[in-house]
Amino acid sequence: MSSPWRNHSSHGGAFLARLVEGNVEVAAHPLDTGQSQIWGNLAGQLDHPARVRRPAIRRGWLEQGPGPSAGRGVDPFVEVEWTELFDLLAAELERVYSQLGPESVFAGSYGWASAGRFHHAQSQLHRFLNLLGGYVRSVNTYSIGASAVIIPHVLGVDVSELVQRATTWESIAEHSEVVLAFGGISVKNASVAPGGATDHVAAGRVQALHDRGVEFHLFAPLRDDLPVPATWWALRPATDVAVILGLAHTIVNAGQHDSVFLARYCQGWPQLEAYLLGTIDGIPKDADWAANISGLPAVDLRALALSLPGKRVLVQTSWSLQRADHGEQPIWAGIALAAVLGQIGLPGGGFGHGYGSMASVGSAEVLTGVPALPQGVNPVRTFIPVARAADMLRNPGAEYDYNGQRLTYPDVRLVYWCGGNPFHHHQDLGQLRQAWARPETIVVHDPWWTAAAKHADIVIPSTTSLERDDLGGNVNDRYLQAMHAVTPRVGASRDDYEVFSELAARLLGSSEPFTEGRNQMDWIRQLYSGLVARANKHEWPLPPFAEFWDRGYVELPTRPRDTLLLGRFRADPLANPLATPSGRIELYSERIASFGYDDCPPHPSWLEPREWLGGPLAEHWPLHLVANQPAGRLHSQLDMGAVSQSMKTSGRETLRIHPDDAAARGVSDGDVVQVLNDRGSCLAGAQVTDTVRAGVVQLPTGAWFDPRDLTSGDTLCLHGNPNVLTADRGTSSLSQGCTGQHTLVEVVLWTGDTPEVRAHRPPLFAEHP
Ligand code: PGD
Repeated sequence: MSSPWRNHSSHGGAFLARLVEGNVEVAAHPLDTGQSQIWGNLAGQLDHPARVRRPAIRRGWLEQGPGPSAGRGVDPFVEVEWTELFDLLAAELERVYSQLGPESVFAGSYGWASAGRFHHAQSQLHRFLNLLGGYVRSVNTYSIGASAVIIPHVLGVDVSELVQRATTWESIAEHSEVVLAFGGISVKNASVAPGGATDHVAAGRVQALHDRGVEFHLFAPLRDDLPVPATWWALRPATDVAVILGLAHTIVNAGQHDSVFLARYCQGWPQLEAYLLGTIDGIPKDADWAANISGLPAVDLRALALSLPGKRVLVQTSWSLQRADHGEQPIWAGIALAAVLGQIGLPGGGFGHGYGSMASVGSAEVLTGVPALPQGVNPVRTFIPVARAADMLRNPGAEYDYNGQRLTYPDVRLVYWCGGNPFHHHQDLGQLRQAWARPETIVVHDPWWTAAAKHADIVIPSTTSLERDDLGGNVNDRYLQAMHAVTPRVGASRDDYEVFSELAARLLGSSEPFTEGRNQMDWIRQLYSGLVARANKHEWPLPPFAEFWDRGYVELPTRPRDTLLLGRFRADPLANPLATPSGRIELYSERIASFGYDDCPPHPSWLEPREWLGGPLAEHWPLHLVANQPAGRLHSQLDMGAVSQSMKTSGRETLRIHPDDAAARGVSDGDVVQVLNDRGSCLAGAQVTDTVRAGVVQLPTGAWFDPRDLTSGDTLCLHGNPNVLTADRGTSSLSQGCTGQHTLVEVVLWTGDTPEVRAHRPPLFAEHP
């Protein structure tokens, strides 16, 4: 027995789905040009044991009530009926809001959840908590936290605008001659975008550029960060700033820089030039200096630098570069190099950020925007930069710096998470466990028994997107997708919307303030009609809802396909000044200078990372771990799926290691190894390959955290989650972004027992007391 094919969508793109003998089957969407493989993880999920089937409460919380507890992640759970769960959760929210106030509730609730825009988990949570009086929120993202703060200082635009209005692939396809890809243009990352990606164009575009003879230079420790043949500059990780400055110095020293561009469009070139030439500190940032830091040959760097002036050059920096110590600097330096070459604002040239970091970058922006559930107003002003969450829980009342402000951590007593997995995305999971023991209550909504759910007090079984109707869309994807429910709900799961409606009814006397009297389909229709009205303003008639729903998608109006980043500014900088203090590109920022941060000087600068192969710590931990995005899943989502599992080695996450480093440690392909440093350790399956630079190992994020024995405090992860190793440290006092991409480690052959990975099993359950 099979049901008809239905239109659906995910962050990895649109697809068709149906039920065959009770199992989900998926197929390519007719509109998709370059499929993402990750929705291959969906088949076989409905019956998976990792599914949260019923509401559950940690026994310690049920017996002793709210309070700090080291039992999180250890205690068994008790499955309860919905009525009991609603009674207890509503009473707890009532207690916290009335006795402690909204400043004691943290609902930053970072995470990607599912693609649907109405059921968007955080919007649902935030809308609900705003009705109760608000919550402490988080700002910025784990993806692009440093850029979010530095870019407005330098270019005067919000980072989302920079991403949405990037120079389009069409312009690059026609005009670029040289692409300097710092951090590469990774096809695996370019297969996803929040809300969906019907067009998967990056791989095809890069291939077409290569076929046209465009010269690619890949600056990365991993060869497969670019899908086409290229000159591979296998630099030491985290030394891109030195390389960029070395290239700029060579160009300036040869008098080949575009001094007219620098004078007309930039602020602070004299200060940056003085730094480059070494007039202030006596250290010229020349090719020899850069070679010494990066491990790349000076003679080749010089030759490359001198080949660039006069060509149409795109300086592309990936988002991964800024997810590291002093992550602001490579991005600012990349802008500076594009300015030295005078390329900013020209077709196919200038500065690019994130081609290959997200499917959406380089596609034309949708003029209507995408539908979004209104969240209401949050009266609480207190916020944290998103990656400071564990610090906040550990240090209530402590002060810290952020973007020129001195902020104080609130005293959080209740944590509410809906649609994210902090035990996937946060750094230093051992330390996160300690922080997580401090609040009085932790609530998690998730369809799966992730490590975050296993570490909660109250677990709400959410439906997955396949079990509900919705709308999928991304602001750089020209299609709005109907997401049709494909299957009945699994177990006793409920939509987040229903859960918040019920809680609103108990806490506010009526669900009306939350629902506005609408059921889910009413909301979906309402969001669609808002889109129709916006499209009408662009003289773009959209079909009636029923027709759209039936067909499964509609095309939306987009900006011209030859959009250029800072094109209007270049054409007339006086008429179109940037929103920076000078109105120009800030290569030196007086405002950042006024903050006086040692870890973020006022112009692009090389600052030695705390952990890198050239530093003292490398004597003890001699390998540089790159903890990047996985290829077989999105973050930690559906790690138990077939595609994700096919990429594991010996049942654990795959660690890539260079043949020389493997030989020095007696490690062969398929061996189980231990990856360790001062913060923790994990097991992984070794893959010996020269696609990683010597001295570098790579272990992707997203393997579900599987600590060996939490009862004895042993956090060795049997599965290979790299965040047991990464440091929980902000990029700098300026942006306090996530630094999870890099850390120093050692790898040893594992000779102990090889216990089975249990990450995808449900937790222990106990009888109701
Ligand atoms: P996901 O695995 O996508 O990770 O971190 P994020 O928390 O977003 O988690 C989403 C969760 O939402 C899943 O558990 C999923 O089951 C759940 N979910 C799905 N649908 C629903 C729903 O409808 N309702 C509810 N309630 N839940 C749902 C990603 C983050 O990790 C990101 S964006 C980046 S870029 C960071 N990158 C790195 C890195 O490069 N290196 C390291 N070391 N660490 C990183 N962490 C960051």
